[in-house]
Amino acid sequence: MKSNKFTEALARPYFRTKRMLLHLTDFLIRDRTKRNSFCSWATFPHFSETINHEPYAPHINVAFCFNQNLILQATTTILSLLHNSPACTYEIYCITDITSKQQQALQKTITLASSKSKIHFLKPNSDYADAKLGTWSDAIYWRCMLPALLPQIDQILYADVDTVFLSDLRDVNEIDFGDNLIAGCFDKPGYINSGFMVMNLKQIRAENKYPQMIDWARNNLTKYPDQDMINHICRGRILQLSRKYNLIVVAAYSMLKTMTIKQYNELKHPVMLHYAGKLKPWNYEIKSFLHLIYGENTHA
Ligand SMILES: [Mn+2]
Repeated sequence: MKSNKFTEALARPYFRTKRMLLHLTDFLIRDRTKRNSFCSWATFPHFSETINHEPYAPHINVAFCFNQNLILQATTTILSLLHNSPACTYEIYCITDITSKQQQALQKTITLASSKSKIHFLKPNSDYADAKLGTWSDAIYWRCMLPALLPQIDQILYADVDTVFLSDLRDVNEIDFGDNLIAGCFDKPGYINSGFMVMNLKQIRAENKYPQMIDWARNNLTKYPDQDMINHICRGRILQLSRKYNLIVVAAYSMLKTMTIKQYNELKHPVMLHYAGKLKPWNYEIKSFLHLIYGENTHA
């Protein structure tokens, strides 16, 4: 197993997608002072990489939740999904507080990238107004509003925006939930990582779990508030998915040391990479990012 090759392969997609974004725009991501000039770069006119879809491409519901500070990161995630899964089209639901001008710009970018995918914008509700937050942003609970914000939808994939997609999500539509309320990858046995969740919204509503979620969030403050709440409410009814759907980049290097060949072969082609934790790729150039997450032995 070539560990350098493996770890580089996990870091590069973010930077590749970022380059695509830079190509799409004349926005300079490194210039922090320009971070808010979203509207000017998103309408860059010379983008011609529109995807040609298969005639019967699977259509998949996805949701992203992000505030004003993460527009660029959300755009990177969404573009990676559209570009790396040309055989699918997406109904993209964004729970966000961005302005209508920013919405228009993001919509235009998405339409340019994939003419058959659609993006919808919804404002967060106030159901979690009294939820305990600690030092977290109130945006952590926006994903927990999906059962109420999307009453017409039975099943949806939620993903964080510190992620990059490398292939399509058609398998997600095929998930057989059985009696389960949610599906995702386990951080520890029975405990889901909330950065990638396929939610059985219909069943969550049918069993009236939504008020229980709000109630728990009001009365408990834990290390990972939304994630702990979801795990508490759904305990024992969480369907485990392969780690390839939510491969946590900072954890991958240590996982590599104990992985079997079978696991390695499965994770060699991840569906989604998750840059969870404090080290975010958008704050670094690729060389220093690799150095920080994998140490001295890694070269970019
Ligand atoms: Mn995350």
